[in-house]
Amino acid sequence: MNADSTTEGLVVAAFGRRFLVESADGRIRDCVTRGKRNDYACGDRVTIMVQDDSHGVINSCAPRQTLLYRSDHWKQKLIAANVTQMVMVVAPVPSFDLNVVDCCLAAAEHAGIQPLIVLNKADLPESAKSETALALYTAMGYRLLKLVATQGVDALRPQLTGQRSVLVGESGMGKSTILNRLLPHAAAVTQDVSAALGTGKHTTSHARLHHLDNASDIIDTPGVQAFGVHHLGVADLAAAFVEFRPYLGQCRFRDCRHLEEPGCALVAAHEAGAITTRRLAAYRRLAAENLRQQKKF
Ligand SMILES: Nc1nc2c(ncn2[C@@H]2O[C@H](COP(=O)(O)OP(=O)(O)OP(=O)(O)O)[C@@H](O)[C@H]2O)c(=O)[nH]1
Ligand SMILES: [Mg+2]
Ligand SMILES: [Zn+2]
Repeated sequence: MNADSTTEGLVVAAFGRRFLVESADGRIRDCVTRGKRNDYACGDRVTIMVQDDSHGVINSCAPRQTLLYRSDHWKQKLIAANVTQMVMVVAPVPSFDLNVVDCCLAAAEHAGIQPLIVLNKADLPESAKSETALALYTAMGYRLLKLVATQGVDALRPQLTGQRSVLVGESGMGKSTILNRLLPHAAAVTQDVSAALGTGKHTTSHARLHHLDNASDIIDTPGVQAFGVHHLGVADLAAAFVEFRPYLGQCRFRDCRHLEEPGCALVAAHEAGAITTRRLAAYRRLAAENLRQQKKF
């Protein structure tokens, strides 16, 4: 292949401003970007300028079907592109934060990505309490799957067929354990990386895409402590809380932000028991934070 040819490929790993790009023949090249660009994510289809068999430069990126990302007022963090499903992994130990679940679900809904909630470590006695806490999501129609990843992931496998899924969640929930069980050959890679870093920990430091079969991919991502959804304006945010949808447009004021306005249909739905106290509070906290940031700048 001559030195300045171009080829198309799939971003399979993202490390800051370096990306691994896999071409159709399976070759993986270590690629940099032009200028200061770093806005590519695992799952992006890109065109690269080939430097040699193992290096390239990303020239351009094809339009995305979906993009999952988190954001605060200052910056955005891309998580995965062109995914169809977000696997939200929670576990009873270490404990998980329902606010992170709300934010991940909202980001996925906004991006048009189907969520699947996995309660991992179902072998632990504390998992009954977690299941009770998650009942509010099954009540609003979300799928919930219980798993003991250390014993097997066969219950999850059918849910992944034909999808490009991204594993998200807080650190220590078992995302990489799930991946390693799905793809034993990937386990070697993850463990080698952490051994090489000498940390003795298996905490994931960057996103990585793996092929499950010809039609199914899975992306492991680093654990998050918080999942900012600053990119969702107040109207987007309300629409991303799925159980709010039937009531939107029914408030007294057309531009109701569902904070303190009189005649708010969400308040009426809450009083009627159709919206839980914690979800309305979660929405209001995020909406108020978003509005406060807008005023500040
Ligand atoms: N008891 C129990 N432990 C599990 C299970 N699944 C994973 N673990 C343990 O949980 C710990 C964390 O698992 P990881 O797979 O590294 O978690 P992670 O979500 O990838 O964490 P980050 O990469 O930091 O985001 C490991 O010690 C696993 O052995 C399970 O089903 N049951
Ligand atoms: Mg991990
Ligand atoms: Zn309202």
